Amino acid sequence: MASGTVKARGTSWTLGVGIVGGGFMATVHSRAARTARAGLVGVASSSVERAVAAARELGIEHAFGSLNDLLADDRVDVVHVTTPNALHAQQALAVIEAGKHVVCEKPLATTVADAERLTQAAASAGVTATVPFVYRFHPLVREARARFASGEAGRLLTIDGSYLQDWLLSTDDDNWRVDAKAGGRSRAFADIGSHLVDLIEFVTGDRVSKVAATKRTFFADRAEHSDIATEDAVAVAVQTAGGAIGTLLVSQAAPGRKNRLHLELAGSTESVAFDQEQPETLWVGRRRGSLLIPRDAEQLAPDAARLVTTPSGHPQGYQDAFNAFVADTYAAIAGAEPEGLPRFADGLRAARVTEAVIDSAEAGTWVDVAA
Ligand code: SOE
Repeated sequence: MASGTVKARGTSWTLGVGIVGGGFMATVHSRAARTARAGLVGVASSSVERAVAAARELGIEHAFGSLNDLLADDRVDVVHVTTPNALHAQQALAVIEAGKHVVCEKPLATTVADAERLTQAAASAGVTATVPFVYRFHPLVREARARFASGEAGRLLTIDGSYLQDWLLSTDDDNWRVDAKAGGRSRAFADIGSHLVDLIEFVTGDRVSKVAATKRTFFADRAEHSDIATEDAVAVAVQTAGGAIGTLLVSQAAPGRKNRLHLELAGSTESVAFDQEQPETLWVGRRRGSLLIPRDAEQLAPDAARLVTTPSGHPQGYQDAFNAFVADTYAAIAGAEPEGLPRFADGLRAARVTEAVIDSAEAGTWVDVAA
C-alpha cells in the first residue's frame, strides 16, 4: 500500500482508490468505495476531456488523461478497472505491474490466455486482485451455499438456471458490448451467463465439466453496428463433475425481463431457488414442508448473517451486494481472508467456461470445460 495518510473532506483515509472508465459501472464502484470509507483519488479515461466529465459525474476531484498518470500518483493503492472488456487485460496488467491492488470488471479478459496471464501476474506480485461476481454477496446466496456445504441440501442432482435481460431487445438498442472488438467473442454469456455459472459453482461447490450449447444473434444490425457476430442468446445443457445435469438459458432479448437471474438447484434432500430481482427470500423446496426463508440475520448461517446490513423489512439489493464485495476486497488488501471473495482465479474460471460454451455452440458438440 502506498505510504501516508491523505486528508479528504476532513476525514482521514488509509486506502486510496483510482477508477479507470466512466460508465454505469464506474458509478456503482465509486459508491461502493465511498461506503467502504476509502478515499477516491481520481478517475482516468481515454482523454482528459472524458476523464473530467467522469470526475464531475462521479464527484471525484482529480481527472487523469491516462491510466499511467493515475498509476503514477502514489496516493493510489487500488485501481478499479471499469472500461470495455477488450481493455481489461492490458489495463489490469499495468495496475499489477505498478504494484497496486486491482478490482477488474468481468469478463476479466476476452481470452483464456490473457485471463491466465493476469491471474499469474497477480499471484507473483502478491497483490489483491478481485472480480465483481457480486451476486455472491446476497445473504441468501450464502445461505443456499451453507445448505450445500453442510450436507443439508444433499447431493446436487439438477440445475435449472436462467439469466434474462431485455436492454438489447431491439435494433435501436446498441452498446459497445455487441462489437466483438470491444466486448470479446462472447457477449451475452460472457456478460451475464458468467454470473450464473459462478453462482452455481459457488453455491454447490460442484464444477461444470461439460457443456453443449446453441446460440443466436437475433439482431445482426443495430443502430451503430452491423454484421454483429456476438450472441443475443445462448441455451446450454450442462453436466457437472459431481454427476449433476442441468440447463441454462441466457438472453439479452427477453421482453420484460430486466435483470432476472433465476437459479434453482435441486439437491437430493432440498432444492434452493434464488431470484436476483427478489433477493429478500430463498425458496427451500422439500418433499414436505417447503419454506420461504427471509433475509433475517437471526435465521441464517453465520456467513450469510454477516452480510445482512439493513434490518429485516428494509430491502437490501444490488448496490448493497456490490458494497459488500468492495468492502471484502479492501479487507483482503488489509490482510484479512474474507470468505467467498471472487478473485482473478474465478475470473479465469469464467473465461474457461465461456470459451467452452462458445466453442460448443460453434462446433455443435459437447465440449469439456478445462479444469
Ligand atoms: C449489463 O448486462 C450488466 O450491467 C452486467 O454487465 C452486470 O454484470 C450485471 O450485474 C447487470 O447487467
